[in-house]
Amino acid sequence: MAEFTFYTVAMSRGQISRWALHEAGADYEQVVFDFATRPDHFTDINPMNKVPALVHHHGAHDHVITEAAAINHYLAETHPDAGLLPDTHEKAAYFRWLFFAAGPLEQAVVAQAMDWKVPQERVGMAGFGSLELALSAMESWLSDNDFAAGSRFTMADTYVGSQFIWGLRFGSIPEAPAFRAYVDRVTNRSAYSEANAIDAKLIDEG
Ligand SMILES: N[C@@H](CCC(=O)N[C@@H](CS)C(=O)NCC(=O)O)C(=O)O
Repeated sequence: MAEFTFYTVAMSRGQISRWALHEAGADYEQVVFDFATRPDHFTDINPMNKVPALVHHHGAHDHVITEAAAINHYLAETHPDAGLLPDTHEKAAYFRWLFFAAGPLEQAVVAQAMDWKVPQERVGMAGFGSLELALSAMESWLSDNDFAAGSRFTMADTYVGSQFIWGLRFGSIPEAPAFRAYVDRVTNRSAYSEANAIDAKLIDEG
């Protein structure tokens, strides 16, 4: 049995974690389905009934992990030799932007896609403030730094990068030179191409 079982749907946020599996060089088997045919009892694994979900078969234990950002960081932790964890000096930026992308940035993008409006007088109550504010924070970082944690690719880039890959592709994040250059940098990697090719083939076979 492989060390990890990966539950995914080809056209989904599962792509974010497949990229991480390939960056880490993880030994995984996949359970691919579509939303109409989720495996029986999938909610035992993820009560949210959402993908991605990962099970780590660890000795006598099966550890379940959900949430793409958490899965990706978990894979970096369980594969330290892959060199995807931040060093002492990169750690602050690594966690800052990983959590920022999974929280405020994603919420801001989804709020815009759903056309949810935050009344101006209540912007302070919304953790993401506004999409403009969240993007301007990221733009300022990515104008001065090549990657989420600083000057080198780390696992945070699989998640932060995915937000920008998808955002620019679907127009939910506006074009900006810093965002486009960042997407070009993070996608120019063999693990990204490998993972992307698997999901592209699954989508084609659809
Ligand atoms: N916060 C979750 C979001 C996961 C999520 O919403 N996945 C979608 C696919 S992109 C899903 O499984 N939707 C099916 C459903 O909710 O029924 C994560 O980052 O992993």
